[in-house]
Amino acid sequence: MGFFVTFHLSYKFRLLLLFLLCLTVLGWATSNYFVGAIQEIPKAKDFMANFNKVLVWGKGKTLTQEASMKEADLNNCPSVSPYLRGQNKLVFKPDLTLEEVEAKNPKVHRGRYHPEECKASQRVAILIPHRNREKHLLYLLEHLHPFLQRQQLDYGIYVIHQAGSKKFNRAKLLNVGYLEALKDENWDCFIFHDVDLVPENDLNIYKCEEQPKHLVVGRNSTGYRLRYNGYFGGVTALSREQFFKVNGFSNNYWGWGGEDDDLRLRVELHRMKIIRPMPNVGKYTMIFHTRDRGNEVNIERMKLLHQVSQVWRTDGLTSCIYKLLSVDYNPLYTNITVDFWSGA
Ligand code: UD2
Ligand code: MN
Repeated sequence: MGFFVTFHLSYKFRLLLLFLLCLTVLGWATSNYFVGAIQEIPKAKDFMANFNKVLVWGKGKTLTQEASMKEADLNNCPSVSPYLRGQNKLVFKPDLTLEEVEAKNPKVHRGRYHPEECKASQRVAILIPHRNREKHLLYLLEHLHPFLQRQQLDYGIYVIHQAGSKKFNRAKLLNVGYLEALKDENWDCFIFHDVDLVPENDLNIYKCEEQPKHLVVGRNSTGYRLRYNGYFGGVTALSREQFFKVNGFSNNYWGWGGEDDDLRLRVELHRMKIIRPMPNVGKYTMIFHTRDRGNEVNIERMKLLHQVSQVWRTDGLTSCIYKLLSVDYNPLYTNITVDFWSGA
């Protein structure tokens, strides 16, 4: 029995061993296959992932490269532009044409320009009130575009044209300019600019400061001296917030005079202080002109000036009603034509 049992056991045992061996072989073979396969899958996965990565990365790299190139381009502009020249002798060619000025400014589109080499710190809108002064406008555009480009500014020029021949209103046109220009772009700074004043010195920077800035210290016709203390006419720079704070200009100055003093009073009422460049820098040439028809002296101006502190809240940007006749995007400027008299 012992032998038989032993034999029997060993027989069973051998069968079991054989069975286990078969299992092991089978297991080894399959496991090898699966392990290989499993190993292959991550490899394929990795490959695909890497491939995708390469694709995405390749794409990303281009974008990143572009972005980084742009970023390199968009380094902040230096605090002093390297293109400034200082005092410049102005020449006004009698036979100058708009086409000539356009040809000289190929990088200006729709009156706008920004430096390609760096990121300007402010977006500046130049607002020019206008009627019947085409030649002055041409000379101003001719000089102002290169002047602003030398200052590395991100800028746009707007001409606000009063339609019809009734009384001219410089201040209201400038309010319209502010409101309409803000529909194009969230300009940081506004330069309110007479059409006949051409800056002589590009160190006179067309940017806004902590305080409202009066840029015309002197002009050729007044021996380059400040006309009077508190004089705020011709060309001024106010930030979007500064101008908003004082509710802009009054809309009630029809004809010549007073509107610039009114703005100064608004500025002073808000405890802001007018700043100016040095006299040798704030120099302008005023192109000669006589008083225009429709812009006769406003005899109401003194009366209006006495009311500023009472009316500034209700007379200004918040009450500027006008009829917008057209907005034309010309190569060198945006022309906004408005009508003040149709009861719009
Ligand atoms: C002074 C001020 C000006 C304004 C004006 C009184 C200076 C350098 N300038 O200019 O800022 O306060 O007195 O209102 O002190 N305009 C036209 N068509 C017209 C009439 C006026 O386009 O028919 C525009 C044009 O942009 C002109 C501006 O309004 O430059 C001011 O008129 P102005 O040149 O006749 O007055 P002026 O030189 O005495
Ligand atoms: Mn003038």
